[in-house]
Amino acid sequence: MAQYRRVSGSVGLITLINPPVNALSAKVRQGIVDTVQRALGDSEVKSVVICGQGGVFCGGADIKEFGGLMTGPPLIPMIHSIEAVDKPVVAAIEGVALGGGLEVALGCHYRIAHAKARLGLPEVTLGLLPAAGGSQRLPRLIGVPAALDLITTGRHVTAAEALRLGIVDEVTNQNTVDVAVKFALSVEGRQLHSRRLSTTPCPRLDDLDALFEEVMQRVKQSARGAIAPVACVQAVRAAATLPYPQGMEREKELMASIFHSGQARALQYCFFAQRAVGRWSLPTGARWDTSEPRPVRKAAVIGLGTMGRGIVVALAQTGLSVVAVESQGQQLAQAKQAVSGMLERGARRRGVAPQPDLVRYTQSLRDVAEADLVIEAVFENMALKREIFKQLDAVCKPGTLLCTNTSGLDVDQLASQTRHPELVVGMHFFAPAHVMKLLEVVYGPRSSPQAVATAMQLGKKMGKVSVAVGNCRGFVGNRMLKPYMEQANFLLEEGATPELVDQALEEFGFAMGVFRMSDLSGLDVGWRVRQADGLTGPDVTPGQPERSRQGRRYSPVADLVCEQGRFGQKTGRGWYQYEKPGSREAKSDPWLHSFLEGYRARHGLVARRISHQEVQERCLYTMINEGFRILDEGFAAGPEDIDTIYVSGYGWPRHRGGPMFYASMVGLARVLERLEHYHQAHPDVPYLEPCSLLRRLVACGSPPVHKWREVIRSPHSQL
Ligand code: 3H9
Repeated sequence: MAQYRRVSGSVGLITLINPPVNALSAKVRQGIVDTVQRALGDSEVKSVVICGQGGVFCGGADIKEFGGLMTGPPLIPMIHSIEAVDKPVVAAIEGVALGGGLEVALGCHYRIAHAKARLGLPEVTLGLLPAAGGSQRLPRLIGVPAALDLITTGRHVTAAEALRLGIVDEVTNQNTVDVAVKFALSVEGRQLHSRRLSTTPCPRLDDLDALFEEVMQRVKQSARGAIAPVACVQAVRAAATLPYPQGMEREKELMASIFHSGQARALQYCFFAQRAVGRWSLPTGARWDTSEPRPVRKAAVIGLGTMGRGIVVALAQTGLSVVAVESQGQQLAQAKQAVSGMLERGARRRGVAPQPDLVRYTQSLRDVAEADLVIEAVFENMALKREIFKQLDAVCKPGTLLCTNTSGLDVDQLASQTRHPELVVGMHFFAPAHVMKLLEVVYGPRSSPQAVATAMQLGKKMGKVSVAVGNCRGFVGNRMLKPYMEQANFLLEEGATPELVDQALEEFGFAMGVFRMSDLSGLDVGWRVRQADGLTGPDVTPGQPERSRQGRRYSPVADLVCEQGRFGQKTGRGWYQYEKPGSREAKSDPWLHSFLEGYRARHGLVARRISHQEVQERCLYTMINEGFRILDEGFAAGPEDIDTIYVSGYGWPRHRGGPMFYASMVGLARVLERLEHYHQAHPDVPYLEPCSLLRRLVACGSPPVHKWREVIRSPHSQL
């Protein structure tokens, strides 16, 4: 709803009320229409201020309404009616003015923002475009190039940048509504024609065609198949080339073409999924999200390799004091230099003063005694990690939370080294840890809800998307990656090349295909794990063929590549070749192709033509199948958790909503049928065997993803 009152004698003050972000629900839109009418009819009123309750102007259209029948007054005429008012209307922007919120502000004649406010048109991130006139008014206000940047990326700008761009007329540190009221008084009686953006022409630009061509090419390249960014460019082009009424028609047409698309549904699902992962209860009734997190004032990081350094930076950037421990003197000196550099660059980027003194470097584990939380980030080796946890248990003050940064080791084994297993959790960071958004917080069987709450809250402070997962091998993300990579290797044996597999996956929308990704992260990492598991080498199980381990198919292709010292980018050779070690441009490698041919010949395998569809189905559906197993076994709370992990940390294209959402879009019956088909062709590959939850969901009519929990009802949740 919206509230109306008269202030300072002649100013009609309209306040949008719909906590927490004053989204433009039907009631709010009706409220605006009614209060604008009141202001118009009130002869005492000479100017109007529109603000939002609770220190937030407006977070845009109500996304929850998009799925159903839209009722109430539509946005476009509502904004036109604001713009048409013959008394100056001023938007008082506190908190955020996003999407429809900024579009309302652009319909006002003046805009005043608080210094801490953020503004933007993020519709593209929801698979939409600013279709309440935003795509037509913003270019008229700030010019085509700046509007293209904001609308195609959806990025939020600070009040200072908004002022520079000309989006707002004034920025204040004071009470924004008071300043806006004063401003409104000062412009009463002014001519408003030049302030109505719909009647203002777009600033002229030479060679418009070349600009749009260049932007369209760039956008298509980075969109990886997403359609909304392309529609956004087309809408801005309409603003630049057509009169306003026709531009609005084009905006409407373009919006209609994407509004009900699968991509828009996927992106809106991702928006709510990311927020939902912060809320769930344990089967026992205990909830970590209502547990009071322990205060963390001082943290410590053990081990200053690549991961440890990134974690130190991420912690220090939240303002925490950090003890950084590395037993090797030379490594410690190098880490100190690297961390200081990263902190300095980060501070420069954020426009704040660097605080290198927050980090204290030491070689002694004893120096962590006063830390409230310790993150162990040493090499991925269970014996070494166990030893460190034993020492931490002896050194740390009572109540210290002990976390391990591991990508898949058993957190409970480490907890058993301490007297307080309830204070042990996993924190699986992704490299580089100060940049990557995802954090898996691993809930061991004995971790307390409070310990998980503390790690989750720390993740939030570090700006991470934190997802609580159960303690199984590989947790959620890496566990699902295993069948995906396994299929990719089998496809090589059957006739594919790394290029073909990567193209198929990149065509699907992944930032990087599986082989280019392996080259980037290093082939030796997985090789070491397989060696430790006793899978590598020719004669692991005497009498078994080389391409089999314990009765299931095994591809030694990646092991053989590693045996050549080809570890990927770092050695200049892997699945591809690189100009020099460390170089990023992957080039086809004739050696690899003839190696694959020789391998197939040795094993009597006849190469066949493999389609992109087969690559996508086998790689993605086995991954999805494993996701269903994880849900069934209770290691993830819901499909939203899995999808958030994949979208935030594994390069899954957001416009496809995450693997579980994607499965529901494809149709669960279809996924089941294809898995059955491939399992029949490859009976020695257990990952292809459809899991029981998938069968159960299909049997009960393939309910939509938000109803899966009713079918799962895991009797043995691990969370
Ligand atoms: C649009 O405007 C289309 C128009 O151009 C054209 C139409 C014709 N609607 O994120 P938080 C909920 S499209 C409904 O945790 P924060 C959110 O789900 C819209 N609900 O807080 C959450 O609910 P819950 C363009 C919304 O402080 C709660 O509010 N606008 C909306 O970290 C708190 O959210 C956008 O894309 C909404 N629009 O961040 C902005 N927004 O408590 C989307 C939020 O039940 N919103 N909720 O989990 C945001 O980016 C952030 O929410 C914001 C606050 C920055 C505003």
